[in-house]
Formats: sequence, structure tokens, C-alpha cells
Amino acid sequence: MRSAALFILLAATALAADWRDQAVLDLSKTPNALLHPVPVRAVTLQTGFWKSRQDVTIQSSMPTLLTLLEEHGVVDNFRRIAAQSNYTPRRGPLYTDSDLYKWIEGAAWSLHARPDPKLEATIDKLVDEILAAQEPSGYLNTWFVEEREPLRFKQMNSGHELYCLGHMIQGAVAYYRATGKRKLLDGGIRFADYLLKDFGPAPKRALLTGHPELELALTELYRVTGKRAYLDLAGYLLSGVEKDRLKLRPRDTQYMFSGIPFTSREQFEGHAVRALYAATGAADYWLETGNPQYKQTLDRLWTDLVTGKVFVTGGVGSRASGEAFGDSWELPNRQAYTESCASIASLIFNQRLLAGSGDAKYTDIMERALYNGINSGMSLDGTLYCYRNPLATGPGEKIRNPWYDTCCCPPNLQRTFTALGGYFYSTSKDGVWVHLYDNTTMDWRLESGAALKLETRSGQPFQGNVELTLSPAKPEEFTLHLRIPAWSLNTKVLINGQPAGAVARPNSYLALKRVWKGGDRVTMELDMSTHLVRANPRVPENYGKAAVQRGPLVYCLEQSDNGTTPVSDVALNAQGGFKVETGDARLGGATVLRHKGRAWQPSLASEPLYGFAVPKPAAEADLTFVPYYTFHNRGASAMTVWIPLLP
Ligand code: FUB
Ligand code: ZN
Repeated sequence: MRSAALFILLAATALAADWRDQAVLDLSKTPNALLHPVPVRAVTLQTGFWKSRQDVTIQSSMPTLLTLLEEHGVVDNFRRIAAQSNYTPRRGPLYTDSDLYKWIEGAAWSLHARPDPKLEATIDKLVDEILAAQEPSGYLNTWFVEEREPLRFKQMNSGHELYCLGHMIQGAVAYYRATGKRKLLDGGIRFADYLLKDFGPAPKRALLTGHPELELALTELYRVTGKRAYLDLAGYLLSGVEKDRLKLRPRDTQYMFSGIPFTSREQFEGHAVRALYAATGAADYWLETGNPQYKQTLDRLWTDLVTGKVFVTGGVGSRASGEAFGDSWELPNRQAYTESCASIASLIFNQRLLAGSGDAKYTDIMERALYNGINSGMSLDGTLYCYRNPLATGPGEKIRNPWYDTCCCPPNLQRTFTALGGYFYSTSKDGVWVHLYDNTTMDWRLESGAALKLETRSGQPFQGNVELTLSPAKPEEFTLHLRIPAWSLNTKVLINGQPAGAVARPNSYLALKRVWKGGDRVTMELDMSTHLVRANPRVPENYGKAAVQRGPLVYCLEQSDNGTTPVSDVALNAQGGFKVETGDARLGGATVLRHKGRAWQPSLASEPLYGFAVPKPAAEADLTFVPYYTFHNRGASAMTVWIPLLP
């Protein structure tokens, strides 16, 4: 008894005491992380684009989704186990536990940004109810109980037991980092330790993540606790050594993106969320171990992603069947699957690769996903969600819904938006990095230990102005790494009103090294020209078409703005400028674009399917473009991102 108490005490002291200083990813001791994210709580989002999205998440989306989770029995699924009577039957598919864990994670990150005792009390209560369902062994899953108990770890391809544990650990880590409360974390540790005892390389029982997720959670658990066995377990899961013991077929390992050595992967394939979560876990594993084979595989997969498998909106996943990646350049518009979770997975995959390199090419993909294919996932009022984020819809096609029985995307969006402060800045040995521009205040420190306050003011994503004011505690030499986005072809940078004297190359970080002192100001003018984006001609659907991009935002045509001519009957003039109109009140103040085009009249619907000449669009058309993330916020009208281009 005494030794058990001593063990608990030792375990308790093993956690780092600096929970307040830990970022979304605590890379402070990670050997291969060049960049270290700044904690969420150290960054205040001031009035601006992302604050308004975060406000909607915290004030509207979080409470309404909790009500829906309650109404659909997701919390009762835990309560009924502790009640041990005919409380209520279990409801929902086998992965609902993860939805509540993700909701808790979202709520926890929001506490970093904005302390809220009422919300904290709500989380505390949920945590107690969750833990009351945990078995003394540490096992916890509301599906594999009662008559399904004998099936535990027997349906690992599809069972989602480890997926749910992964989300439990991530929710627990976020809550610990928000409050210092370790109850849920201890629950996660108990379950992870239960796995360590019985599962692993032979002679232990084999383990497999049928839906990867636990890999990244275990790495973060290692970062919080310092216990190497969690990282080793992640390595074991990624090693794919159990293919033969578990009799996995190639089609299983392809779909799950697990079960064979991660380092043998040649391309992204199978279920998009599974594949990108696996790659994210592998990137974490590489950051911690430096294993070069992992790095080579990650580079190979990243190239595969960006050369043929990511949509212009940052969305990922081309096929509804198997929620899967397609072949390279298979990027359909209306049929695009582009699950919100897959765009988020791409964001966090690239986040790890950025931390390991400081290369802006990763931030470019992150930004594309964040402003477009992720941002579209939650309606402007925070009550409707996209599971799919297609690049075209027909009239009346309902993409936004308040609830999905497979409710993975809504809380995934929430945890992303509430943690947003953690994506803006990093530190490195030589200074500080600014990845995204908005109105934010960073109150943190350099890695030398010197305090640094950094105010950023910007009209992004609608305007190109950026102004940074630095306030180091005392004059200090360090490098300010400013991201020059790929879309900003001409960027002006001034330091205290004088040219910075360095070339601001698109898609790079501009390194400004000097002795910085209180009140130093850097101003930038990002190039907000509107671009017509062309797809590689190998993308069959988009041959001869263009998409419209201004700053980080991809635009679309919605029927509701474009009169009675169907948006599938219009073409775009390559010549002539776009008229920029700021502050559309119907779209939360977004900038809309107007441009001249042509329309087919009569409608193409009345033209024959085949002929010897292409009909010409003859009528003049005034086209109105709105940011893609706002689509279907005024009802389900036809929408398209890619538009035929006139010569
Ligand atoms: O497999 C259940 C859910 O479906 C997962 O949470 C997501 O990856 C989604 O594809
Ligand atoms: Zn999802």
C-alpha cells in the first residue's frame, strides 16, 4: 500500500511543473524541432478576422454542440456505465466517445485564450462523468462493454478503441495545459499504461491502430510525462511489425494507412484522415527520434500530397468511397470528398514539418487549408458544419448541417479554432517567427529567456497592411523571421520607416537580424493582387478553367449573387481587373470581388451533348465572387470554385 502511494507521488511529480508554458505541441525539449510554438495563452487575438471566428466558436458552436452531444446520448454513454442499471441504452456509432473528448479539447484550448470558470466547471463535471466509467484496469470505452466486452482488441481494424484513447489523451493534455488539473490526464495515463502492460512486440499481444491517431497522442503524452515508453509504443504502432500476426490484407493496410512499416509508404492512399493522422504521428516520432528513414518517407509523402492530391482550397480526399485519397491529379469538384477532418489533418501534418525545418512551403499549405477548406467547415454563425467541403455544388445541395451521426468534424473544427493563437508565432534559438498575420498580441519570451512583447496589426486576409511593434524587455540582438506568403509576389518591408534592405522572396521567411529595442516597428505591404489560378492540365476537371484567389482566400461563384444565369453557364475573362468591394455585411464583413464575364444563353443545358464546335458564351455577365469559406451561408445555392476561362 505504502509503495503504491509512493508510486503515485512519484508519478505526480514526474509531470513538468510548467504546464502554463506548454504550447499545443510542447516541443521545448524535442531534439529535432528548430521552431517551438508559442503557448496559446501567450497570444491574444485582438478584434479581427480570426477573433471573430473564435468568438463564434466559443459563444455559439461550443455550447450548441454540447447540447447536441447530450441530446444524441454521447455523454449518457459514459453515465450509463457508472450508473450500472438500466439507465439508458448506448446510442450512436462506436466512435462517439472521441467526439466528446474533442469537444473537451476545444473547450480546454478556449480556456487558454479566455479563462471562464463556468466552462471550466462544465469540463470538470464531464471529466468526472467520463472517469466514473473507467474500469480499475484503466480500460475505458463505452462501446466495448457488456455483451461486446469479449470483442475488445479483436476488431482493431475498425474498432476505434485506440482512436478514442488518442482523443482522450489529447483532450486531457489540453485541459492539463489549461488548468494544471491532471485528473483526465491521469485517466489517459492509466489506459496507456494498461496497454503498455499487455500489448506490444511478441510475446505481448499485438496492437494496431485501425484508425491512426493514438500515435500523435502518445508522443504528446511522452512530452508531458517524459516517459519514453509512450514514444516507444508510438514507434511500435508505426513500425507495422504486426502485419503477419494480425493477418492483414493489402487492402486493409492501404485503407487504414497502418499495419505495414510507415517507412515503406510510397504515396498517400486509402482513408484520407487515417493517412494524414498516421503521417502526423510519424512526423512527431521523427521530431523526437531524428530517424532519417522517417524523414525520407515524410518528404516523399509531402511531395506526393502537394504535387497531385491537395485541392486549391487546402482540402484533401477525392473519393467518397472509402473517404479516400484518389490518384494523383484526381481532384474532382462537385464530387470532392474533402472532409473537414482531412484538411485539419493536413494542417497539423504540415505544422510538424514546419517545426522541423522553418520552411515556408509548409506554412503555405497550412494557410491554404486554414483560411479555406477548414474555415468553410463551420458556418459564419457557428451552428452548421460541413463534413464534406466540395468545390462545386448543385442547386439545393445541402452541405451544411447542425449534426452528423459521425460527428467527428464539428468538434475537430472547434479544437482547431480555439487553439488558433498557438499557430501564429514560434521561437527558435536565434529569434522569433511570425507565420500568420492578423491583429494579435504575443506576450512571451525569446529562448535566451528575455521577455518579448510583439504586437501585430493587420487587415489580413482582406487587406495587405501589416505592422509589427516589438517591445523586448531590453535591447536585444535576435532575428525576426517574417513569413512572405507565396501569393505575395511583391512585398514591401520597412524597419522604422526605412527599407529593410533584404529581399522578400515569396514563399520564404525573411530573416531580419539586428539589435531590436522597445518601440521598433516593422511595416509590410503584402501584395493583394487578385490572381487567376490554373490547375496542372493533368487535372482533367479543371482544364481550361481558373480559380480566383486574393491573398490567402480562394473565391467562388454562388448562385445567390449572380442572378438567374446558372453559375455553370458562365465563363471568366482572363483580361480585365477585379473590382474589390470591402465589408460585405451579409458575409461578416468579407471582401467580395466583381469581374466581367460571359454567359451561355440559352443555357448549356439546352445544347446537345456532343457537336463539332464548342458553343460560344455570347452574353455579357457581371460576376460576383465571394470567399469560398462563406459558401452556403445564405442557403444552399449552386456554387463553383473553378470557372471556364475565356481566351
Ligand atoms: O471513422 C469514424 C470517423 O469518420 C473518423 O472520426 C473520421 O476520420 C471519419 O472519417
Ligand atoms: Zn470528420
